[in-house]
Amino acid sequence: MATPGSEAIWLWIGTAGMFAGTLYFVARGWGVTDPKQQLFYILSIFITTIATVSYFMMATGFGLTQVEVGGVMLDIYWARYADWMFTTPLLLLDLALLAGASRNTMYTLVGLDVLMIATGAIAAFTASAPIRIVWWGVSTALLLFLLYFLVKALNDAADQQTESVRSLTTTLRNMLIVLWLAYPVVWILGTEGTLGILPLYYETAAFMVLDLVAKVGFGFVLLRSHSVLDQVGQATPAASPADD
Ligand SMILES: *C/C=C(C)/C=C/C=C(C)/C=C/C1=C(C)CCCC1(C)C
Repeated sequence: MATPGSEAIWLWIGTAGMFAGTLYFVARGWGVTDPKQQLFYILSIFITTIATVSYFMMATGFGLTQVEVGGVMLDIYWARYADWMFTTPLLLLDLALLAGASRNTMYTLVGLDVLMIATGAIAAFTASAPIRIVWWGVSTALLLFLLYFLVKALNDAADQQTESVRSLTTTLRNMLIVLWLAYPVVWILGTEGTLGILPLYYETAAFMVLDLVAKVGFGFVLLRSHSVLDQVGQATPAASPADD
C-alpha cells in the first residue's frame, strides 16, 4: 500500500461524483416497476457503485502500487483495472440491451472487452518499457476491433427498433466511441506509457473526467426518458417498410 500524492484531490472528486451519480440513479429508479426499465437502472447503479468503491480505494491508497520499470518506480493505480474489468462489460450490456442485440453479439462484445482490459492491465504491470508498449498495442487493437464490431452489430439490430430507441442508441454509441478512444491515449501519454509526457496529476484528472462522463453521463442520457425505454424491443412493422 502506497500513499497517493497531490493527485488524490481528483480521486476524491471522482469518489464524490460516482457516489452522487449512484444516489441519483437509485432515487430516479425507486418507483420504476417495469422489469425491462428496472434492468437498465440495475446496470447503471452497479456501474457507478463499483466505480465509487474503486475511486475510494484509490483515494485512500489501497488501490495504488508501485512497479519498477528500467530502475524507475512508477505509481500504478491497479484498482482502475479491477473497476474497468466489471464496469466496461456492464456498459456494453446496457447498450446491447437497448439496441436489442442478440445474445451472441453480447458474448462477443464482453469477450473482446475483457481481453482488452486484461491485456491493458498486463501492460501496466510489465517491467520492460518496450514490452509495455507492445501490450498497449494489443489492447488498443482489441478496442478498435470491439468498436468496429459494436457499430456493425448495432446497425444490424437497428430495424428491430423504434425511431426514438434507434436515435438514443446512436447517441450513446457515439458517446461511447469518443470517450473510450481517449483512454489508450491518456494511458500512453501518462505515467503508464513511461514516455513522461503527462504527469500523474494531470493523468489522474483526465481519467476522472472520462470515467465520470462514461459512467454517470452515459447513465444519465440512457435513463433520461422512460417513454423511450418503454419502447425497447417493440419495433412497429411500419418502421421497416423494406421488409415486404
Ligand atoms: C468507466 C470506464 C471506462 C469506460 C473505461 C474504459 C477503458 C478503456 C477503453 C481502456 C482501454 C485501454 C487500452 C485500449 C490500451 C491499454 C490501456 C487501457 C486499459 C487504458
